Amino acid sequence: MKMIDLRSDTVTLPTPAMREAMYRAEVGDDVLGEDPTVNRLEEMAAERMGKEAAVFVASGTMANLVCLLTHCGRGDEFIVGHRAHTFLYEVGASAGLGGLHPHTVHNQPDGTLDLADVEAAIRGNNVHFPRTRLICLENTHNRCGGAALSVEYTDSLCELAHSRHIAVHLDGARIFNAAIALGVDVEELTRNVDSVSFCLSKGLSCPVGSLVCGSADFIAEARRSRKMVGGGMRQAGIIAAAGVVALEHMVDRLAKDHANARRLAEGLAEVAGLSTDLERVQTNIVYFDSLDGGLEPEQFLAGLREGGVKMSSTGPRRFRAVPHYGIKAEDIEKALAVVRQVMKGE
Ligand code: TLP
Repeated sequence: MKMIDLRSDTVTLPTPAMREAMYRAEVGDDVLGEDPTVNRLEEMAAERMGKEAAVFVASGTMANLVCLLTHCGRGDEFIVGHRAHTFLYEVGASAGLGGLHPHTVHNQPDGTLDLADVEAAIRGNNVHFPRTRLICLENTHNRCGGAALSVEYTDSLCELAHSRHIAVHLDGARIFNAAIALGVDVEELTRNVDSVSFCLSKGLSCPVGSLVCGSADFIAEARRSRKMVGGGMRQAGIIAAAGVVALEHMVDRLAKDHANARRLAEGLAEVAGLSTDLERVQTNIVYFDSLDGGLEPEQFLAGLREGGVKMSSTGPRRFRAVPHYGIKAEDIEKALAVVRQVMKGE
């Protein structure tokens, strides 16, 4: 039985064109700057994000850490949403490896940080306080339903930060999903941030890799941070080759994942015992809840698995499903049929 795996867009497999490009990739020692395929990918990424330069790293987690380490020094503070991936799911790396102090501000349901909350969180000049060096945004916002943060919001947050001499880092793991959902050029979402990271290994379907983009000076420092965390890879063109294919061919198709997510959410909203907030489904991520008194969450997930469907759980009665390149429209209908059966106790 073919599994319909909706746990994450990280489960995507490389496309045949990627495998071919990886096989044929021209490579060299990237730590010495001599891998032509990595260099090409970095140039393409910088151009797409409207930045001077980019550096290829192993993962989204490493990308965020490299940016934090480059913007901040030990004991510095960064402002971050309480639902941010950097805060929730990166093993506390900012503190554990960087000696940095996260200052959380409540994420609004749409993934933004209220500007008044941010302003209140910025430290004054006082011998008791850490220095606020950085504000982190996430777009799309994973734990806030895959919400896309608008150009206007991003620009106003950057304006506030810069007026206080504070930098902005954007965790743009799924930034292309945001651009597509908003109908804007990705550059509009990144033009004012000081650094942006994005992932190749999610909806873009690559096996490995993320990029960090910023000014030439920032990226030169980020290369040192990457080396420090052991992220200097050698003939990395083998994996970067898939990234080149992704940027050329896999971006526009993300719209299909959004359509599949919408269809899935609409179907789930009709299932008795489940609750889905359709307004919150803007991109490829669907969250839904099972109501009290129904199936226990483990039973629900086990039932789905038996029917050939995998989803993940992100809270006591909260589930997540993420359509991606490996999921077709008919898989969504099949998944919905399995959900209905399981909820009926069949
Ligand atoms: N997110 C994963 C899990 O870690 C939760 C997922 O399945 O969604 N930023 C954001 C916004 C992310 O969603 C993720 C991964 C990362 C960074 C980290 O990327 P990786 O997994 O490449 O380190």
